Formats: sequence, C-alpha cells, structure tokens
Amino acid sequence: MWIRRRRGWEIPEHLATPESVFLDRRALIGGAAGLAAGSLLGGGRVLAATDTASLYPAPRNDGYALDRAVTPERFSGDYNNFYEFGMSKTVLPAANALKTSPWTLKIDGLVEKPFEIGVDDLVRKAGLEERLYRHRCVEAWSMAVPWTGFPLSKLVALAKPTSGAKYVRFETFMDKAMAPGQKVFYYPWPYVEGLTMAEAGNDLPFVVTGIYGKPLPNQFGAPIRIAVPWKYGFKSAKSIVKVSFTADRPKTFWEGLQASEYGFWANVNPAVPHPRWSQATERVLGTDQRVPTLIYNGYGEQVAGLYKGLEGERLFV
Ligand SMILES: Nc1nc2c(c(=O)[nH]1)N[C@H]1C(S)=C(S)[C@@H](COP(=O)(O)O)O[C@H]1N2
Ligand SMILES: [Mo]
Repeated sequence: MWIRRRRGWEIPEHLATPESVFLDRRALIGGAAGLAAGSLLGGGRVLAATDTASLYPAPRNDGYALDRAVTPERFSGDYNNFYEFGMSKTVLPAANALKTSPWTLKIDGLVEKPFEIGVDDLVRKAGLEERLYRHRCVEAWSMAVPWTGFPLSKLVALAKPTSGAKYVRFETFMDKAMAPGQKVFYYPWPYVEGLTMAEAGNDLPFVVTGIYGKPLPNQFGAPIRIAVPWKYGFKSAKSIVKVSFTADRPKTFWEGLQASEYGFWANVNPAVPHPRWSQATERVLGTDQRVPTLIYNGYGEQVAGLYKGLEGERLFV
C-alpha cells in the first residue's frame, strides 16, 4: 500500500480543491496503488477504472430543447420502472442494492474484435454532454429530464461493427441475489432491448451515465443505460452490461412477455392505441396535467425518415 506523505508547505488538498476533484484524485491514487501492487505480484490484474464523478455536470448541448418544463427529480426519481427491483414504481429503496462499481461493458457479436471496457474508461473516451429529452412511457405518463451521456453513434464507432451487423442489442445485468425481481420466473430475464443500425446511427439515441448534472442514481439504471426519446420508454434499457451487434432482430424482454402489446419498433404515436388503453394523451409526472401526445414524441423531424419503406411493419406498437 502507498502512504501519501504531505510535505510541510502543502495544505490539505481538500481545502484547496472542490470536493468532487478531491474525491476523484483519491480514486486516481487508489488506482495507482493498485497498479503498483499488481506489478509487484507479477501483473495480469485488471484494474478498476478511475472515478469519473468530477466530469459532472457536463456542458449542455443546446441543440436539444424542450417544449415543457424539466420534471423535478423528486418526482422522476421516485416513480420508476425497473422490474429487476420490483413491479411497483417505488423501486428506489430496493435499487440501493445495485452494485455499480466496478462495471464493465461487453461489446460483442458482429464487430471487428469483441472487447470489454470499464464504464469510466468509456466515459473518458467518449466525453460527456447534457441533453434535455422528453420521455414517454407506454403506460401514458411522461417526464422531461436532463440526461448526461454521449451519442450512441460514438459507441457504435468504437465497436467497429462489420457489414453484416443489422441490429444492436442491449442486455441488462443478471443477478438474482442483487435484484430480487429477477426471481420472478415468468419474466424472460435478462432485460433485452434493441435498435436497427439505422436507428442507432441517428443523433438522438443517447448512452446515459448521468441525470440532473450528476452520475445516475441507481433507480434510473446506473451506471449506464440508453435513452431513445421517440420510442416508448421500455426501449430505453437500464443498467446495461452487454452491447451486441447482430444480423437478426433481437427478441426483446417485453416482446418475449407479450408481443401483441409491446413490439420491437414501439415508436410513440397518439393515433395508435395500446390494445388496452389510448395513447392520445399523457400524464406529466409532478403535475396534474394531461397533455396531447405527439407523433414520435415530438421528434418526427429527426426520425420519421428512418421508417420510409417500412410502412408494412407494426411501427407504433
Ligand atoms: N433493465 C430495465 N430497463 C428498463 C425497464 C426495466 O424494468 N428494466 N423499464 C423500462 C421502462 S417501461 C421505462 S418507462 C423506463 C423508465 O426509466 P426511469 O425509471 O429511469 O424513468 O426504463 C425502461 N428500461
Ligand atoms: Mo415504460
């Protein structure tokens, strides 16, 4: 173990630097100590990536404006869908059990060379920005939040998919001891979602590592999830451990459960009702308002072109 001795002229660094930077440096020192120990023991040890907390809040990208107020965290952070931790909206206490560090993302399937990368390393490589996005759950509630992350297209570029790749598939962690919801046997665990390569290449799909200017609290799908704002919320898989590139359309969690109600495309459309309820309006979290739902959740200008020639598909279920 390294002991860090302070010289007489140094002031304690937590007095000289903001707390987040101080914590980050301590993490760096921890990493260096690990490196030293690793090489003493002959190496070969995989190090935990250094902390990235000091990168928040990230600069906002003003290209993504909202037509409504941001939902305060006290509403969005206590009304979540995260079936791994239970079927109620109050998963916050149970999600405390989610161990988010270290966390490794596996990139595999039809790529030049499969690899694994620590989430903090990935964040440092990709960089972070903040975007304001609407979110529309298939259950007809909605919110608007400042996500922090980077475009999915950056991750795709890093993964180097081969020409045979037609879809990207996202898989959530699987750990029944940590996530008691995964003991519910009639759900097709693990949670899986997917996009076409054309969808993944659009500017909007966002790899999310933070919200409200800080790293993701567990109940939002820490430490890494996606946000696909023109599709119903279930397309935005949380706590992802694997991103695979495939030739065949991935079978998703909700399709596995009830394909007639939750399809692969799941684009938001107020004119196409869910088999059991209308999608014409939505309840805005934290308000008592219902507002009209917009086609593609208001992102039609950016995404409608993706579906030319696909009119025969069930695009809106
Ligand atoms: N792994 C996983 N991802 C998930 C879910 C889930 O239960 N498990 N629920 C989905 C649904 S239905 C919605 S609406 C959003 C909710 O995200 P939020 O709780 O962060 O608002 O996450 C989606 N991603
Ligand atoms: Mo949802």
